[in-house]
Amino acid sequence: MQTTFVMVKPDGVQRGLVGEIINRFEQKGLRLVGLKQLLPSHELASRHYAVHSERPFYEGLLKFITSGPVVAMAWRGVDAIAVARNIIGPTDGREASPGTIRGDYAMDIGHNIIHGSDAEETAEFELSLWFPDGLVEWTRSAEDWIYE
Ligand code: D4T
Repeated sequence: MQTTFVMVKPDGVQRGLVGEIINRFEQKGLRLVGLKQLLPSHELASRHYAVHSERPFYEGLLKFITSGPVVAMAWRGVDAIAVARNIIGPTDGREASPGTIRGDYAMDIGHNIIHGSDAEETAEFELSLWFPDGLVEWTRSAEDWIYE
């Protein structure tokens, strides 16, 4: 089992896609173990995107992420990081295939609706950053039917 960090960005929240996004992860078979809406501070956003601090789009990215509420989520399942990235699709919405969240809803590389952790270390770092009080431990009984 892996746990991954997923965030609906301000554009996804403003466009009313939170329910649709949760639905996709839930129906795939992932288990929701953390969920909250918040207006990210500049400090939180800059720690999250510290890896991009030297990139030309960094300042614009921080401005965007702090421009409105986001919905932070933690999803757990076998290979959850890769499974979530596949549901999300590649960074540039115009290149993302239909059927992925970005492929279905995004037309841009910056306003791309959603974030998902890209590796185990990143997921661990991002989950501790956005959910410092920990996650919700529970068993989803449907997993007896989801996994062999
Ligand atoms: P995130 O991290 O938001 O899930 O996106 P990706 O993992 O798919 O993409 P990324 O880390 O390369 O980029 C982080 C974030 O920066 C925005 N961005 C990216 C941008 O505004 N302009 C750019 O040229 C790039 C490469 C979009 C996602």
